[in-house]
Amino acid sequence: MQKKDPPILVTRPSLPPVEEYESLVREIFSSRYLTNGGAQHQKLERALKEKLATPNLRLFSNGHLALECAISALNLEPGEIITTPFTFVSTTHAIVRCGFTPVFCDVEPDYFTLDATKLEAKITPRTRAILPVHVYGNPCDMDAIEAIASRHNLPVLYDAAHAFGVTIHGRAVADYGTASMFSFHATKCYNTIEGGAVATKDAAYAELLNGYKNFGFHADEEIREIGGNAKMNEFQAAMGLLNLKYFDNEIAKRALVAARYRENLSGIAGLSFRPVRDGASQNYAYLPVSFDPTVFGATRDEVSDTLKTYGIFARKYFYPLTSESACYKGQFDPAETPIALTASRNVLTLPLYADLALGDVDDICEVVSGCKK
Ligand code: T4K
Repeated sequence: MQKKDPPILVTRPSLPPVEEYESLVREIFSSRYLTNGGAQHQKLERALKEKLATPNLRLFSNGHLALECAISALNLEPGEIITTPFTFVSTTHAIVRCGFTPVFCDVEPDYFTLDATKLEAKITPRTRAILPVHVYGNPCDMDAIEAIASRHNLPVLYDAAHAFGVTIHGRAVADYGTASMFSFHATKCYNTIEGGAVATKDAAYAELLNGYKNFGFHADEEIREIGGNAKMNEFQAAMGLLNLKYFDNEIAKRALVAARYRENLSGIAGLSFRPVRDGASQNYAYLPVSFDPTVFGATRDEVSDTLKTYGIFARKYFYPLTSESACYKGQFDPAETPIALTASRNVLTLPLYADLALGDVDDICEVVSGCKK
């Protein structure tokens, strides 16, 4: 097989027809309203409330700041927030940057989401909240997590960065917990270039989010919180409106790519796909594959390096564990979350995006299966 030129990257953002974006940009130009809750922003907020089946939704400039604002708006006393280390480092950074101590709970061996059976043992008198992650778009065991949270009177804030549009037994993930944060970054299955949202059933909490994302303003002369600036602008909102229009098509195309991977790679000893939680819909946000080196005969890193020689750039999402990041050196013991630690060594997320040609998927699979010894 020839080296891919241009290379195949782990993802490629989907874009609407440029003329449609141009037309919305013209509207923005003629309105001269560029940010701070303009017409596109209002339209997108309404449309996403419907899409995510939530009564209250606030838009943000990016998912990370959305998460920081969501934590701040919980108005917690200083203390600990229980989370998982098998995630993008944003999740842990948001907790720390808001002044809390992350406490890491291990993940389930199948789904890599926070293991509810290990959660209660992590709760102390200093626990203030639980922040689970719907990693790769696979929902957490929300019923079990929320049963424990309610016994201890703790809010649950979901990092739903990967879970746009996901439902479980027909119920939207945004309908669970105190709130859920969604990321609309360019690399996500739904994008507003950069962007994010927080969805919540609690109208008073949503009102606080307004303050945290806009310097604390609630009216011209009324500054209630020590908020920052995390507002989505009109150009982002316009992109979001158009990408929403094409979202079902996006998911249908991603589903075909994911199915082709499964067709080609199923049944190879030592290589496994993530199961989908019972009743959960899929948005095909990522294509994580686990390699058991003792059975497959090659390590995840060897597979990744071999793919690179063919111009194929898979990614090790999520390596290192957030708890092992250099900036947290010496503060946490990754051995305390052994399942997460193994996952971070064995998982490779293969390229997945709507326009990835099935012929390219076949080539990627040929290289991957060729690594087996
Ligand atoms: N919580 C979780 C669980 C998250 O996964 C994330 C973000 C957040 C919170 C925070 O949400 P945001 O603040 O980002 O909204 C990427 C994304 O930047 C990040 O959004 C995402 N998670 C994370 C998992 O992946 P990198 O450092 O891997 O991105 P980068 O630039 O290496 O891009 C990945 C590939 O995509 C590259 O091969 C290039 C390609 N690409 C990228 C961009 C931006 C394109 O082809 N076009 C593009 O425009 O973090």
